[in-house]
Amino acid sequence: MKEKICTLLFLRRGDEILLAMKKRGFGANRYNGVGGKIDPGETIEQALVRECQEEISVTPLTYQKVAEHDFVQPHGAEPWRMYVHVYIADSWEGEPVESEEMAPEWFNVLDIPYTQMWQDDEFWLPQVLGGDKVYGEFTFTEDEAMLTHNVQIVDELPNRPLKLVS
Ligand code: 6OG
Repeated sequence: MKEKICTLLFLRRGDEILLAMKKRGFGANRYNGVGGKIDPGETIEQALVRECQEEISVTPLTYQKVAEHDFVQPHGAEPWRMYVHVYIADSWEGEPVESEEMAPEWFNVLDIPYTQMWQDDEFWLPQVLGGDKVYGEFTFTEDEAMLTHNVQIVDELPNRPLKLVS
């Protein structure tokens, strides 16, 4: 199974959050936070900062971890697993700029375009925006529809080490 450990970051400015339309690759044509694969030798937070710089030309300055998710697509010829460390940033340097990969856009937290996002998002993003920490496990079909979801509000995130173990 193809496995990846990734970051996902949302910038927050008052009652707005920054989403970005993914223009290519995994998750294309969906709004999401910014982020991507943690490279070998990198910490989670180094990857979080680097991906944000690469995708929208912004350097996060202060941020907190809000969720961890285990996403699994176990079916067919190309199964995958994606373990995602999710953060919210409240201060940063620079203004979001579109790149080849992402087109950033601010949304009011009451007006998040869930129908144009991964289906899991509406099961955990509202909780996170309300101040909770969340651990989630989700499964998907081969055509990227969500099959099952299990979301827990937690006091402490698992902080799973940077190696996938099932
Ligand atoms: P690259 O392939 O661009 O990293 N990601 C997901 N985000 C949500 N909300 N739901 C999912 O359900 C996701 N799977 C992956 C993690 C992919 C980016 O997309 C996030 C990364 O930020 C399946 O390197």
